[in-house]
Amino acid sequence: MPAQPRHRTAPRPKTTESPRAVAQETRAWIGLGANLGAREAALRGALAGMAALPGTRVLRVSSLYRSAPVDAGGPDYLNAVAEIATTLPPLALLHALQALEQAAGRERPYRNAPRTLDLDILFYGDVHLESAALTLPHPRLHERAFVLLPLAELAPERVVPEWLAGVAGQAIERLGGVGWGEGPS
Ligand code: PH2
Ligand code: MG
Ligand code: MG
Repeated sequence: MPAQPRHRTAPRPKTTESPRAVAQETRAWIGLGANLGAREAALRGALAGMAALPGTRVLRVSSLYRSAPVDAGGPDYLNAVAEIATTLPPLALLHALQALEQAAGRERPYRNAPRTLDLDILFYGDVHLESAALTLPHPRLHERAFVLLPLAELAPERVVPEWLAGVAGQAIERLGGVGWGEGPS
């Protein structure tokens, strides 16, 4: 008997041409922060975790920054921003990011408490949303150097120059690349 062909019919080509099969990708920018524990490992783990989410790609990652806590206490933060493309809708993305925070040992004893991992949706495409669970764009992003400086590396068109002037007094230092993909070094 002749050997069975590996495929009885030609394998279906991987194509994006079928409209039913394609969920629309949206570009989103995620703020990453940590000021407890192994901070850099937590941010790297979060990038890997985001890349493993369904329908989600991590496209680019900013430099890593060390920043003094803003409206908060505890040790200095490490912060970065990631640009992703995702088919997850905003609330599903939020819940997936919260699950990554939980997996990193996040505790929430009080508002702005020091944390092992914080993942905030800064922009989700051009969506504006105000719900109990989520406000888009992030309502405080323009007040924070630890968001604006890394965001300006990836999406300068989304950073209003006056915002940068407003955060000029905040203590922050660029450390170099996170070591993700072809990001900054
Ligand atoms: N996050 C906060 C409050 N303050 N300060 C810095 N430097 N970095 C943060 O990520 C941060 C903060 C609440 O999420
Ligand atoms: Mg935050
Ligand atoms: Mg948060």
